[in-house]
Amino acid sequence: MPHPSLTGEELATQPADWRTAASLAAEAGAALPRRGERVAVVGCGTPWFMAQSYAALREAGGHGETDAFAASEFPYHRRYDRVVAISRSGTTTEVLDLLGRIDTPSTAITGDVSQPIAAAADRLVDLGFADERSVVQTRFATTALALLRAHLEVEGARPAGVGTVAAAAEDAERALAERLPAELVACEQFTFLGAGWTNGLAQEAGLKMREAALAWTEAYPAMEYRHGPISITAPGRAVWGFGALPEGLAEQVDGVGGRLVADSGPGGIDPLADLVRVHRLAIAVAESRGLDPDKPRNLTRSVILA
Ligand code: F1P
Repeated sequence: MPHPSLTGEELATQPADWRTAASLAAEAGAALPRRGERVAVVGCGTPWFMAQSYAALREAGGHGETDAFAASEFPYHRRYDRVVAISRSGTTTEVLDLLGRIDTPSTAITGDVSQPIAAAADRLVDLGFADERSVVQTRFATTALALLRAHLEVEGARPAGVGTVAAAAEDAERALAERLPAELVACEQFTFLGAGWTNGLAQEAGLKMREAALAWTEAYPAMEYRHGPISITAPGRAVWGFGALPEGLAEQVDGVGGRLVADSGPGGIDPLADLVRVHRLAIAVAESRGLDPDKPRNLTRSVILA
């Protein structure tokens, strides 16, 4: 066995990190959205996709209207009761600029409370235990989402059909232990699909494969697959669904020769645990292509603009 990458080591702590996050959810609640608040969640890169997942979960759970934005695209003309910013480094320029521009009560969820985000936000949630040395984010991002999910549980706002964080952590243990099929690692292209809260997971899966493995990936809402993306699928290419697949879609992927992965529908593994499988796949694909997932091309831990 080759020595595991740092990214590989860090992603393996996710079940424990999610459990820790769940145990903090009630206490962190004072800084997190209250029921009925109109909330915007912002971030850049991976945190933006976690923001999308949380926004869909919170609305589906009836906790309140929630939008998600890339920090650079925040609509300053809109009124929100609270802005939640997610940033591992606490130094990302667009996030700091946004927090500096708004009067709205703000909360930062960060991996490093010693950074400028601590002064820029009104409230802080410290996820230092899930911070990473890897450039490519895995556990920080999913732990932020696990915390927000667990907070919805505490608030009695877990959406129908969405499991508990405790159950997701158990599924993640299994996701870490299972064998990755060699034929999947060998695929030349990956299309990730989601719906509702799993759309953000599909987007994140695509980003992870690009960042760690320079892979050709696409990501869409599942019902959009037939409206164009299906043209890309062919033998040696994969389609990976997060959550329930639309009726007939499995047959269509099969019909065009694609390799389908769809294990996180009803009764299957939790979609967040399914993302852990993509983390592992990203590393396996990187290594199979002679890339070092700890040295992702053109990326740095944080983007700090002059
Ligand atoms: C966000 C981020 C990372 C990405 C890259 C650049 O950082 O976009 O997701 O992997 O390293 O920064 P942060 O705001 O969460 O620190």
